[in-house]
Amino acid sequence: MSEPASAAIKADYDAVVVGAGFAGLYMIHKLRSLGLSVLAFEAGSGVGGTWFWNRYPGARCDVYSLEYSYSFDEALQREWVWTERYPAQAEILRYIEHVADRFDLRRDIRFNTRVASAHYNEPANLWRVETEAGEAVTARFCIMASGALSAPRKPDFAGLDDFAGTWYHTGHWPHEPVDFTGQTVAVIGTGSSGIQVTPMVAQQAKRLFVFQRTPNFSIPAWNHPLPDHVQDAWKRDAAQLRAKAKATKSGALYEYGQRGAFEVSEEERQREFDARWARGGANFTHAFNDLFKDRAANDLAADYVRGKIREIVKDPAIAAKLTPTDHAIGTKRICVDTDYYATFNRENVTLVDARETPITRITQAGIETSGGHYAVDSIVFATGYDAVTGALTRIDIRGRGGVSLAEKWQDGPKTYLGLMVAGFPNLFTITGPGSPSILTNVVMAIEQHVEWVGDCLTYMARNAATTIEAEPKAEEDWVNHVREVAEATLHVQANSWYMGANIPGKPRVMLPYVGGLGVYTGICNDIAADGYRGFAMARAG
Ligand code: NA7
Repeated sequence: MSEPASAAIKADYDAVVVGAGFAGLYMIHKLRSLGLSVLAFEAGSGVGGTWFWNRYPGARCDVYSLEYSYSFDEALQREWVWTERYPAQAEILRYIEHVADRFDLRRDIRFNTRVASAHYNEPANLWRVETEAGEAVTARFCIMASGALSAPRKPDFAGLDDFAGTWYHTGHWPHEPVDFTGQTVAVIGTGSSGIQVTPMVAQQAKRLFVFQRTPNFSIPAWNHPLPDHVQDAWKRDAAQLRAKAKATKSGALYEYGQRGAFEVSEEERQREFDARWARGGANFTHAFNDLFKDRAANDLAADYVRGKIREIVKDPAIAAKLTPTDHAIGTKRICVDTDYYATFNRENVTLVDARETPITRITQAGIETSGGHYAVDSIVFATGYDAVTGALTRIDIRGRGGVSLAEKWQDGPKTYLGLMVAGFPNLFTITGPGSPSILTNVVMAIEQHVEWVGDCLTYMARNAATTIEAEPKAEEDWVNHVREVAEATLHVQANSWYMGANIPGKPRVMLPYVGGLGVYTGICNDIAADGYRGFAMARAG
């Protein structure tokens, strides 16, 4: 690859966008509205990102459909009709496809194209983005919309290649429906994906083995069709409701308890937990305002759910195995399920304790553990993702002086606001590490980032700036702030993917910003209003 050295070189595009999920699509739309030329690369054959790939049975969002959708276009919001309280993958994908059509976004997206590298050409002040197929384009700005849960953790079990049956990863599910009828199936992993897929497979398979290494807390979804009156009321007040949601911690209209768990009587606390369990979903963990800070308060909520598991699961020994004891509730992503715990009452379902008897290898016929062999026809790996940073570090991103992003982040990601990285001018990371991203209703976090970047590019154009870059000191301060805020919570104690703990060798760092979307948006806006404090801008020549 020969790098042009002239500062006068003209870029092929104003911006390259990597990814065409919720973030990439809105970014394309935003860039176009600013009159900028854009090309997006998308590894999938269609739009949708996470919702394109995660086609496993039971895949469903754990945020209400009315909230887990774009707010930037009123007409779009008014015209789209959701059918259920929590949207299933197929419906979300239909929605995203509708958005792509409605705003005619596909013509600027190159599908089936995975980006291999993005290198900053310093003298020319542009990014050279190369695909795995060897095609290269140049752009003034490179915007990573590559997703926070898009780099599946490839199953690294010995012997997998010998397996004579079929295996699947929930994050890379086939387009054709998979039929497990009459089969003996193994599900490995009991995070959100495992908890969603397990009841569905159990209904179909002859026999199901669920391999659980660590139990997780799950709250029932009580999913149901969305009544017209609820949808109409939402649409009527959408502007106000969206503004309210964006100002909250999670970017969603949960009922955020204003009192500590010990500020109320035991009876009142019980009523609160009962009511939240009856309403279902992640709202449960917002019952009191100290659940993420005070372990004793958290234990009360955790004990409540442990009690529910004992109530639901008939065999006390299995209930005990399904009961989480290693982390505070909510410090690992809370799961939202339909019939997960009850599935273990079924005759055809067996829970295998992969902590007591770890999986040692995959054989031709099934799964070998230290406690015995399980013959299976199919394996479903629900083993998760190299979250938040994985999609970025899997691309060879190089900034000034050829420094690689993966190397710079060896001891943990360093960003300013989760939006930019010192040494990587004109590179933006939508919902990057150090921003609220996956701790929120991520569509709201995406909109906030895309709009901030749009405003930033407008400001640069007005001021004839050609380069923007995070200042090292601002980045260092932000990284420290992100850490300090996290350390004041129970999150840092858990072995969660939020903490990078699911990937061997990944530095132990709280990846998202725990300060809350509302607070974070205020910080971003103040920084912009203050002439993009902490960012260095330069003009051409
Ligand atoms: P998660 O939440 O990272 O869950 C992965 C699961 O896979 C978890 O239960 C792991 O157990 C398990 N796992 C991983 N490796 C092994 C081995 N070797 N043996 C047994 N079990 C293993 O990923 P999900 O896809 O469920 O969810 C990711 C997010 O997507 C979710 O939180 C939502 O935000 C959407 P472990 O806990 O490591 O013991």
